[in-house]
Amino acid sequence: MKIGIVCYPTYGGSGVIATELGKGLAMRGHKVHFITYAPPARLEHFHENIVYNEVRFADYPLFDYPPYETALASKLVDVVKYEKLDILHVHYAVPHASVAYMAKKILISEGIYIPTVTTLHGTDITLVGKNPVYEPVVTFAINKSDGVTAVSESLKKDTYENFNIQKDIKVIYNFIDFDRFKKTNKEHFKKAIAPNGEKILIHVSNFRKVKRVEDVVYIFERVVKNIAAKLIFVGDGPERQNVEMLCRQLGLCDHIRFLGKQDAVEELLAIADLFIMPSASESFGLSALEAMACEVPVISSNAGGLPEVNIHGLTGFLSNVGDVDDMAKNALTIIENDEIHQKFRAAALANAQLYSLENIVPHYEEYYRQIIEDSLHLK
Ligand code: GMT
Repeated sequence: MKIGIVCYPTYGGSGVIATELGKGLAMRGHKVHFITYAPPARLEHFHENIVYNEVRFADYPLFDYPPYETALASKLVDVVKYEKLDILHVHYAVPHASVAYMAKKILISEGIYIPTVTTLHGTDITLVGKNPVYEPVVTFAINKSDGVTAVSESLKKDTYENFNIQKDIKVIYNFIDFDRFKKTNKEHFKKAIAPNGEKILIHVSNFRKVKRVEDVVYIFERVVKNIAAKLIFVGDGPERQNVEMLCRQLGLCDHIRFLGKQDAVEELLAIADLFIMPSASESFGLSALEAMACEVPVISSNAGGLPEVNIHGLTGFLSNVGDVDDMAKNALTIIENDEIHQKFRAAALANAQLYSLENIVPHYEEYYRQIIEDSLHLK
């Protein structure tokens, strides 16, 4: 198949999944065109089946906001038409689903029917999309997609609850590339972070409000009172400054390292003992899955799709959003006892293996085939 993929090219989960999907499809012999405004962060190497098409903007002094949607729709029309794509897969509904619809209508006027698939990733539904500022367009565009997928049962349910959707939504979970995410020996990193054998807690996110990063500090404050421990923060974003200030106020700076954005997250997960994800909302929790693939148990909230990924009492523990006492207690249950810790590590890996790239990518392939077949009569 010739597949067009539209996504945010950043470190965010939707962009990561879209890029890893494109890479996985290319490995399976499909021709993949990424259509984005910058090279996707995880698209590191040349592959003969992957083409990157940059969306370029023509600026003009009149524009306070350059018309991204118009530039993207025009680029989609161009790539679909001249590269003869079979299907267009857009990730994150806002604004990609409505842009895809616009491109589709233009192409129909030229006698071409391009089936479109929209993947809902989370905040496009739970935060941004349901805001009345965007909702009518998002509802319309989802209903006009030929296929719609969501990354968890929870997100599917949220979508039906928040929008008037007539289409069937297929759940296709996030996935992980085990060639990259696996526990490796990084003893020298461990020595640098925890020279006295302290336990290492880790949090990886984009430091947005929804991640409740301050809760990570409060959990750590409680943990470090009971056991020698260090905390690593990976990532950056709007809340980082507040979180750094909180660490200073609580006198925890000697135990906490802010590493900022890192490409090789797996090398840091390799030295971690526990992953902390206290999010207020999380459609799936890709970074928790990445941790589990590296044999790191997860202490998380029970928001959204997290209970589908982090199995309570097996791969980690779930608590109500904001219940930092319970999260700290659960953290200690795992890391204070080596035998229990090893059991959780093994179960985390076993559960993550269900979400391997090899298991999940074929679901997308099969779905594309079905959508293309269903739209044949529209051509
Ligand atoms: O978590 C973020 O803020 C990034 C966001 C995105 O859209 O880039 O991630 C969402 O998509 C991921 C991939 O499907 C999911 O694993 C994350 O759970 C989801 N984030 C939220 O729902 C908050």
